[in-house]
Amino acid sequence: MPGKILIIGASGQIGTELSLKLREIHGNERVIASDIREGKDELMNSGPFEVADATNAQQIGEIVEKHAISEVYLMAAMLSATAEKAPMKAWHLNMESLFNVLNLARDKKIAKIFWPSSIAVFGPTTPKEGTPQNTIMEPSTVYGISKQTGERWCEYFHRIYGVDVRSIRYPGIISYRTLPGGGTTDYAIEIFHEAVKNGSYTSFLSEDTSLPMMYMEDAIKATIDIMEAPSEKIKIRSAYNLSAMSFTPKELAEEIKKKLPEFKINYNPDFRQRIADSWPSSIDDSQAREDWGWNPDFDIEALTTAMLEGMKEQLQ
Ligand code: AKB
Repeated sequence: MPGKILIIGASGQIGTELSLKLREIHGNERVIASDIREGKDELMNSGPFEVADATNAQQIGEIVEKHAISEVYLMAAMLSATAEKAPMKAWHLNMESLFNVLNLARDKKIAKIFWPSSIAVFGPTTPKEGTPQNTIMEPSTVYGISKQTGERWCEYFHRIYGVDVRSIRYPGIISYRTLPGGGTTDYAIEIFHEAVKNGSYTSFLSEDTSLPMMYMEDAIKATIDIMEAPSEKIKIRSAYNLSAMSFTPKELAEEIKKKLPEFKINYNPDFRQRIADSWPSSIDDSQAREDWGWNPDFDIEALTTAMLEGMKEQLQ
C-alpha cells in the first residue's frame, strides 16, 4: 500500500479544491489536509485535518511521520500583492516552507513533492508575448523573487540529492468555491462576485492589462497530471510554463456582458497595476505539452459560463 498524501496550505484557494479532488481519487483517509487555520466544512468533514505552521519544520516532520506520508503538495504561500506589504514575512513563509519539504525529501522521509511556482518569476525585462520557458527572469516583486529562488533550489535539490520535485508556473487561477487571498490576478474572481451581487465592478487593473489566466479545473488537472507523470517525463525540475488563456479586464467584462447584459465596469488602477505590468501577457507552454501531455480544457467563454453557473448554484 503506497504512503499517504499531505497537502500543506489546504484551506487556501487552490489547496481546498486540490484536497477534495485528491480525496475523490485516492480515498478520504489517504489524503491529509493541513493548514495554519481550519478550512471550509467540506474540507474539514471529508477527511483528516492537521493544524500546522508550514514554516515549522518540527510540526511538519511530525505530521509526515504520524501519517506515513509519501507525497507532499506544498500550497502555502503569501501571494504577490500581500507580499509587497510584508516583504520579510513573505520571504520567510515562502522559503522556509519550501526548505522544510525539500529537506524531508533529501532525508528520504518523503518520496515526491509538488511546489507551485508562478508567472511572477518573470519581470519587466522578460519578453511579454509568448514568454518562452527559458528566458530573461528579473522579477521585481518580493513574491516573484521568492518563487524564482524557490525554482533554483528545487532544481538544485533534484540535481544534488535526487529529490523528486515537480513544479508549474501558475498563471492567475480563477474559481468560485474558495476566495483567493492577496494576488494581483484576483480581480478576475472579484469581477464575477460583484457582477452577480451588484451588477457592477471597479477593476484595480487598467482595461488593457493582459495577463495569463486559467480556470481552477484546469489548474487541478495540471497539478495532478504532473505529479502522476513517470519521473523520466519530467525534464524540467525548476518549473514548467503553463498556459490556458490570456485576457484583459475589458475583454472579461465583455464576456460577462454576453450573459449579464446590464453589467457595468469601471477602472481605478492601484499599486497592483505596477505588479501586473511587470508580468507576461501570454505564455509559451509547449514544453509542458510535449513532456507530460498538458492540454487545457477551458477558454474565456467556457470559464465565464462555469463561473456564473457555479456561483448561481452556490447562491441557491
Ligand atoms: C498572484 O496574483 O499573486 C498569483 C499568481 C499569478 O501567482 N495569482
